[in-house]
Amino acid sequence: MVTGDRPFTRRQFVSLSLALAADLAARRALAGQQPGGEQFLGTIPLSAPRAAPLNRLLATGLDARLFTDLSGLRADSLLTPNDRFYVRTACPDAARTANGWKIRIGGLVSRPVDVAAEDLARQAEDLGICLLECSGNSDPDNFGLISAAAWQGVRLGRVLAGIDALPAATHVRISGLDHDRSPMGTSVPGASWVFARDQLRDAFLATGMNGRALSPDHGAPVRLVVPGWYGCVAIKWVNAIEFAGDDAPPTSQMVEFAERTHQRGMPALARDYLPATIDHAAVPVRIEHWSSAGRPVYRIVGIQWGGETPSDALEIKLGGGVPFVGVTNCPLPASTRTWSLWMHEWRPAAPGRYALSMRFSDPAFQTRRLDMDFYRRVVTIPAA
Ligand SMILES: Nc1nc2c(c(=O)[nH]1)N[C@H]1C(S)=C(S)[C@@H](COP(=O)(O)O)O[C@H]1N2
Ligand SMILES: [Mo]
Repeated sequence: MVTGDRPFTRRQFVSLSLALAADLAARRALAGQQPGGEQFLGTIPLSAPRAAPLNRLLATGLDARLFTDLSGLRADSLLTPNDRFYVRTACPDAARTANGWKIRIGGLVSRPVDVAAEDLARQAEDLGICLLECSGNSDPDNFGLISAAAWQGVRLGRVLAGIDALPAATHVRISGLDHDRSPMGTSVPGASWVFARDQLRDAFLATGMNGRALSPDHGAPVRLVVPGWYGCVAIKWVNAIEFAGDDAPPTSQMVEFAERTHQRGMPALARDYLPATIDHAAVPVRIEHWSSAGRPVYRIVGIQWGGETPSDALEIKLGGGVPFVGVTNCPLPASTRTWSLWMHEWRPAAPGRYALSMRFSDPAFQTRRLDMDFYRRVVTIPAA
């Protein structure tokens, strides 16, 4: 898909100017102007209209969900407003009513220490933009369990700097308050995850998002964020950090999410869990219908995220029995920690139902979800 001697710089430049031109054209079209004979005719829905409404909290407690509507993402609105940031599990009453919140730092340390959430909030700094995605973000009618925010908080390294961990403390278990999941009261209460210490290099304890204090449903007063990892490790209502040995068992949260974090089987020890990292992924979020010089053209707008190395080598397959083709406008992302937009110009040969699949042409990339067509979307192009 890359052509010419200077593929990257040239392609990026062309992509960015096209993307900006498309944005401008869209705004003019909405304002009734039609530059260069281009006219915006509307958007085509992706898949079936889902029964569950988007952008508002549904159900309560453990079953609470807010599915974020991704269809409106634009270059100038890539942060999810706090009240539309996806929710997976609402705030338990015990966290809502708590005062003087403390995090107990203990386990394999010479002396346990309590850290007050208030002190963390006072020390909080801007830690950049990072998305969270639920590892169960699998609803093909929306994929709305993913959102991006600019976070405020304290790096875990700073929080743990003064702690005297014992030599055997190779791992760290981070726990939060939780709903009681077992009616029998048999399982360990709380949600927690065990990390090797070097896996927490980029992790932070967040006290704010998008410049506002965390809301109760997003983990107030303090939650964990591990950039590049699935949301199931992003423990909310954090109340304990324990140093542990490499014989630490997996937590019930790790076992519950083993399949969704692509574990091979059920490892007996936490250290044998694969890191719950997000591979390179991409999905269309809306389809714009345009008329260009009297001919219909569809602009598939989508996001890509995940992985470590930014890539513009994104490809799309438009229906069955046809090969993947290079996405026409895929700027090189500045970061893989949050989503970025791409756009593909499409002139379908005939009306009908098309399944849209994505892949990266870089064979070195691990793309477990794309490989199983996890983020496939379906669109029906109406007869003209
Ligand atoms: N204490 C606690 N933390 C938790 C959970 C939970 O059930 N309890 N759910 C996790 C899951 S599965 C996800 S995807 C994220 C969702 O964070 P959000 O609701 O702020 O988007 O929180 C994580 N942290
Ligand atoms: Mo999740």
